Amino acid sequence: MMKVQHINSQIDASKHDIGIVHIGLGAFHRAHQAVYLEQTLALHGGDWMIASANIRSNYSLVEQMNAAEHCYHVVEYADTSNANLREIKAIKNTFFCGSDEGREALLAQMTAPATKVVTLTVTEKGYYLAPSTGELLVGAPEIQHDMASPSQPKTALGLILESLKQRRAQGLSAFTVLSCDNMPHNGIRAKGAVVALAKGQDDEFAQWIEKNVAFPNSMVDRIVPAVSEQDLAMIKADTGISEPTVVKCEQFSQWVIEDHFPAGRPQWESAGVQMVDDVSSYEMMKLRMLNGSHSLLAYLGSIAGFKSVADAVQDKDIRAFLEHYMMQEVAPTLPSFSQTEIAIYCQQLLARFENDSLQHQLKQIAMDGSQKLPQRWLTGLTELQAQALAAPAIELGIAGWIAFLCDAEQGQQSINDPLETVLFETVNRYRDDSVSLVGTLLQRNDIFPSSLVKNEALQVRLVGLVDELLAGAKVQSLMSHIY
Ligand code: CS2
Repeated sequence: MMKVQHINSQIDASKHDIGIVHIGLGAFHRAHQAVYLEQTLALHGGDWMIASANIRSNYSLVEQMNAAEHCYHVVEYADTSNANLREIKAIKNTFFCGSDEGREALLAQMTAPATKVVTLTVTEKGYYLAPSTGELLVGAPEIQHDMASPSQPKTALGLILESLKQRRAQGLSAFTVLSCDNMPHNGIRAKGAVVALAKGQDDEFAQWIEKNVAFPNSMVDRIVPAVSEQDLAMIKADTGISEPTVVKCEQFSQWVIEDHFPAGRPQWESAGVQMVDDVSSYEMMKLRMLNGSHSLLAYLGSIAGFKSVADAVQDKDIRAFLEHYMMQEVAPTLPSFSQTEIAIYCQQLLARFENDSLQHQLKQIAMDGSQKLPQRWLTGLTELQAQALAAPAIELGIAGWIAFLCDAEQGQQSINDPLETVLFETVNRYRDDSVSLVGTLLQRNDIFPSSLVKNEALQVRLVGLVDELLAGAKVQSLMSHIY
């Protein structure tokens, strides 16, 4: 029997104006930024309600939020017997940008004098940057569109540019752009993307942005799986809540933000947000330890036959392998943390992964691999290589990703990756020639750092691992040679 603690909203939405525009109204936003804002407003008040938008997909969610007058619930599962049920009212309005009116309404909100912060959860690919180098993908059709028709933008970058242009013309100060996506130096990357797009339009405007718009980096952390039909039924049984906008997540939550908001910001610290000068060490630790482990589980756990994170970490080989990865292959790349701090974090992560109520599907994490692997494994791998340290767990992970691509291509399963077409072409062409398969994939310099391509011994090892995985070797036995 689930013990549920009800936490009712303490805010009166009519008393607070909108101060934040958010792009990316997904489950993560509703269970993370909106929850922090809810608590901040309850404790501190202020005009910091959120207007939240979806750009292209999930119009129905916007309709459902409207129908519910933007009140929804977050179920925070501690385990299979305890949960918090939070009522959230911090989102005051929602937009869908897929139509002209929707886009204009969102732009009007972004140019409103009261809007001080624009937050983003558009996922890695929403920045249109080459994952390994951070360069703007000027050839991407959406970017081409936003360059040709800047006043009818289709991307988050274009929306930011157009609204900044209008604000500047009206003599309004710029808002601060706060990226909440799982990328290294996400603020610097967001700035690089926006400035690069601006340069395609007007160099002087690009320079104005560089000088006048703040893009603080931030680290976000909360496990928030996508909500399936089964989840809705489970949530209803556990809490009595039956609404299409509900989200479920773990109880853990962390947000670390660089404190650089020239236009002002909510008193987030009252809700437990860590406001710091520099997030680099936090983000590197989280991306490599948590997200890096997640991606190992996604590919290797799936090959081992598991469906969810919680099920995969019950396997003793997989668990020992993850501990090896974190303590031997991530720890040496995190010099600002002691071995003890890393060991504690590692055990906390394993406990979080064990949360059975989340039903976090490995398939969901496996999507968009080309966008995720550079920051999760590959930069760390180049650092280990420079220190002449071995990285057998990351290498098995890369081989697992390649085997996963082969399986997906053969089974015609989408990998929801912007590079899906080219990756599938490569896999299809070299299915029976693993040397060319590995060599061609490693040469993709938008994914793999150049030092890895030059490492012939690494390529030979990867070919061996891919061959074993494709021949049906048991993943756990390959892991047991490592830990
Ligand atoms: C996951 C993340 O889907 C994924 O790629 O690794 O969404 C992860 O759950 C969050 O970053 C946790 O903070």
